[in-house]
Order: sequence, then C-alpha cells, then structure tokens
Amino acid sequence: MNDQKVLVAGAGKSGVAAAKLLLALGGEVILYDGNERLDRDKLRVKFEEDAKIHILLGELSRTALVGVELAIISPGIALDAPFVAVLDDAGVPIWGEIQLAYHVSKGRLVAITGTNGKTTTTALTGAIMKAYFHEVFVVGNIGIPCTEMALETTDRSVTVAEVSSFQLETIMDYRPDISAILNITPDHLNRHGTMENYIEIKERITANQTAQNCVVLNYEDPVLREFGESENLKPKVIFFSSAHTLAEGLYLDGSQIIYSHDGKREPLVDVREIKLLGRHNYENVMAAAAIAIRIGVPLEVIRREVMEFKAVEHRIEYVLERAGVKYYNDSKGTNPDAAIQAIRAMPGPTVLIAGGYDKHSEYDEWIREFAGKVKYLVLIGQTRDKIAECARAHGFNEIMYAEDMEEAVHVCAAYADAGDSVLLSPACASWGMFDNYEQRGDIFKECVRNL
Ligand code: UMA
Repeated sequence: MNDQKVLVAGAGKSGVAAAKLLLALGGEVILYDGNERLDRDKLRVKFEEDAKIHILLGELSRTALVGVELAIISPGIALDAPFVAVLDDAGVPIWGEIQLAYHVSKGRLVAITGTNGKTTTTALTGAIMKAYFHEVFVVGNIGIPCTEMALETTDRSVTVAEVSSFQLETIMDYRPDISAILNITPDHLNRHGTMENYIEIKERITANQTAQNCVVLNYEDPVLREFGESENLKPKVIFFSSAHTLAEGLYLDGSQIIYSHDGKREPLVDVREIKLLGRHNYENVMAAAAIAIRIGVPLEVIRREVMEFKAVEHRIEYVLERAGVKYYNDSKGTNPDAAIQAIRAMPGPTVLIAGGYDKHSEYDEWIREFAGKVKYLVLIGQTRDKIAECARAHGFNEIMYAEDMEEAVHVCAAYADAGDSVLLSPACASWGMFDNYEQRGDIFKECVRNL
C-alpha cells in the first residue's frame, strides 16, 4: 500500500478504521462519504495531524479519482450506488473492508455468517477461543471493524469474525480457515434483490476455501444441507442439527448436545444447564462448538464456556421484571425469522412491540407464529400499516399503534398481566426512527427502567 492512493468510501466505523489501516501502511487516503452534512472537522480529528488524508463529502467527481489505484467500500454502501459506477468506469478495483483486513492479517481466521444468530455465535466462539488461546480477536459485523485489529494479528493469533452479506459482496481472495453459515432466510432483499442472489452471496464465504479448510453448516436448513452435500464444495463440511441424529457432527438429542465422530458419541452439554434460551440458540452453541473442536479446543473447555455464556446485548436480552411482567429486549430481531425465534423463546403470553424500516420483508410466517403466544401487537415505524394489514389478513386483530418507543412501552405495561412477557422484537431494521438497532434497544431498556 506504500504511497498508493486509495479511496475509502463511507466514513462510518468501517471507513475510518480502513483509512487508519491504509495510512499506517504508508498509503494516501481519500475518505469519501455521500452525506454532505457530515462534520468534516469531527472526522478529521480522528486522524493524526500530518496524516495523508483528504476528506470528500457529497458528490464524487471523476476528477477526484485521478491517481486512485484502489477503492475500499464500506458494507453499508450498495454496489448500485451511483459513485460505484464512476469507479467501475475508471477501472478502479473495489474491495470490501474485510478483504483489506484479510490482505494484511496473520494467523488463523474463523468467519461466521448466516441470517440470524451470527452475533451470538461469534461472541460465544470468541469466548471459547479466549479461554484456550492467548491472542484472540473478535471482530466484524459484531461492531469492531476487521481492519481495526488487522495489524495486531500475529502468526499465533485466532481471529473470529462475524461477517454479513454486505461484507461478503466485495471479497476477492478472502479465505477463512473455518467458515460457518448458520442459516439462510429472507433478509436484506431490498439490497440483494432476489433470494437466489442473497444465498449466493452468503455461500461465497466458502468460495476460496480448499480441502484444508472447513465449513460448519446447519443440517436443518434445506439450502445449506444441499450445499453441504454438493460434490463441488471443496472444504470439509461439519454439520450440526437440532432435529436429526448425525453419524458425524453435532446434534441435539433430547436436551443433550452430542458430538458424534469416528463411531463415538460424546455428550457435550445439557441445554437445561445453559443460560441461552431457545432452539435457535442451541444451534448457535453447536456451531460455535463445531468450530472450536475443529481448531483444537478440548471439549471440557468448550463445555465450561458454553455453560457460562450469557445472551449478547439486544438479542433476547432479559431486562427486568415489573408487576410480575418480564421485559425482553430483542432489538437485534431485525427480520421476521429472527423475530420468530424470539417469540418461540418467550416463556408464556407475550405483548410484542414490532415495526420499523421497510426492508421489503414478508410478514406472514412471523404472524402465524403469534397463535397462542402473542396477546397484543404494538406497532411503531414505517412498516406499521403493512404489518397491521398482514396481521388482520391472518385473523390477528389485537393491534395498537404507538408514535415512539416510550408510548409503546407504556401501552405494553398497561396491557400486560402478571406472568406475561413484554418483548421488543421488531422484525424490521431500526432506520428511520433510530440510528441503529443498539440505540433502539438502549432506548427500550431506558423506557422500561423508567416505568
Ligand atoms: N454511505 C455513503 N453512501 C451510501 C451509503 C452509506 O456514503 O450509499 C455512508 C453513510 O453516509 C455513513 C457511512 O457510509 O457515513 C456508513 O457506513 P456503513 O453503513 O458501512 O456503517 P459502518 O458504521 O461502517 O458500520 C458497518 C456495518 N454497517 C452495515 O453493514 C450497515 C456494521 O454492521 C458493523 O458493525 C461495522 O461496519 C463494523 O464492521 C451493522 C449492521 O447493521 C451492525 N449490519 C447489518 C446487519 O447486521 O443486518 C448487515
């Protein structure tokens, strides 16, 4: 990268981290963001005074690209953004931020993707690795850009990365030692267009893997089972299953997770003894355990870490109990499938807060899951009418609207009886009302605590 002129597109977390990495490598950076209202001075102070960085906001002109040899694109930027065509026309190669990190990183790489469960699985895998290895980095979509830690990796380190479809769209020779695809259900179709395209992007995590590498796949996901059984797939496959006994791999047998290999059946953990709730979480545990086994962590270390691990923030996170009502924050439930898992994990009758930004999702399956579980639905955000209409079409009429989170929480408190649960699991992205799902979850928790 020495003296190379690189355009970094997007001045959020990923863009700033990528720019810092490039500068550390001796490059010259144009940090570009389409939002002309960003505060240039606030951005500039994130870098050393003498850093070779130029900040560009608003429109990207062709002249700004003179001498640019490479572009690093942030995950939130779709490849059909108008300036990407300008880069393409100018013949500038486009790498994603994770590709840049991969290019300079050392040591072993574990990359975890899937529509749902990837944050929990990444955090759990990271916790297991930290209990056994000295140098472990937990990065990616989980919140710490891969480029932020890349220069700290060594030949002995293990990096565990949560990887989104947005990030996989722009990989080149990215090759994890171990990859995992937890499940693929409809999400982000507003960006990826079709389900076929979304599946292809998720499966791309294995594209450069060889027979020396391994991919962990969910046997209960029809797409992934077929993918894992296909003859063209190069890495070794380890399946996990929450419904079938497997001759090789990990599976759930009653309440026991079993590691089955070489004709042996080794019990790993009893799910009644772990703190994570719901079948989807048992799948996350199996995926993390499969990765850890493959990399050489002893079973007793895995067992201990799995038993100690608590739910990550914003993912079916227990908040508190008020007047006999339990409150749960599942702000990370940003698509219908994630929201279904949260409803299933609730201990009893539930008052549900949902709605938000429209990602062109279908809500039918999620609403069918309400039967016998969801008592009232409190709707917020842009998708209110679309969800309400779909719910009524399925015969669910206990619907209320709220203007903001505070009102939604108050409505829930008024309608929930002792023994019920109140669940924020929106099935939609947060944008429009909140900066991100973390802020949405934090505001929910604050409103609950103020009740
Ligand atoms: N921008 C443009 N042009 C565009 C779109 C955006 O210039 O066409 C600019 C925006 O003005 C903004 C910047 O890009 O200033 C934001 O970049 P970004 O959206 O890539 O966000 P980052 O802050 O860099 O955060 C990203 C991930 N965000 C997304 O994928 C949308 C974070 O995942 C991730 O934690 C972080 O990198 C560190 O790796 C968040 C997410 O919502 C949690 N992920 C999606 C999900 O989980 O469903 C995929």
